[in-house]
Amino acid sequence: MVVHVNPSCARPYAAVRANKLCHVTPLRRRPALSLRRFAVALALAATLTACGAEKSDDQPAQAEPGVVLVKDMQFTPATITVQAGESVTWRFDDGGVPHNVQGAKPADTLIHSPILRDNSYTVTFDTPGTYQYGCTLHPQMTGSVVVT
Ligand SMILES: [Cu+2]
Repeated sequence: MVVHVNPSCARPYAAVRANKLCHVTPLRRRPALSLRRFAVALALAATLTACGAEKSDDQPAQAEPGVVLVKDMQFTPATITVQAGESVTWRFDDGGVPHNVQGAKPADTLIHSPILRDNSYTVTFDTPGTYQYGCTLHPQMTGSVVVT
C-alpha cells in the first residue's frame, strides 16, 4: 500500500509506524494538490494582509482638520470646531448615496450645498457661533459647526 507520511514528522516511516505517533494515511484518500493548495492559501493570506493595510491607511482622512466626511449615512465628526475665518469642507463619499448639507436658520443661506454623490462642498465661517445643519434627504443626519 502506498502511504503518505505527515512531512512535519521527521521520523523514518518504519519508526512512525512502529510507535504510531504520527498519522499515516493512504495516499489515494488525500488530494494530490495539497502543497499547491497550501501555496494558494499563503498567497491569499498575503493579499488579505495587504488589503487590511490599505484600509487602515484610509482612516486618518476622517480626522483631517476642517473636513467632515459624509459617509455611512452620517456626518463625521458630527461636531467640528474651527476658528473664525477658517473653512469647513464636507467630503461626500457614501458609495453613490446622495446627500446635501443644509444649515438651520439663520445659517440656511450660508450653509446650502447642492445634492451631491461625490465631490466636496466648502463654507468659510467668519462669525463665531454654533451652526446647526443637516441633510434634507435624511433628517436623521445632523451635525454642527462650532466657530470660535
Ligand atoms: Cu443624506
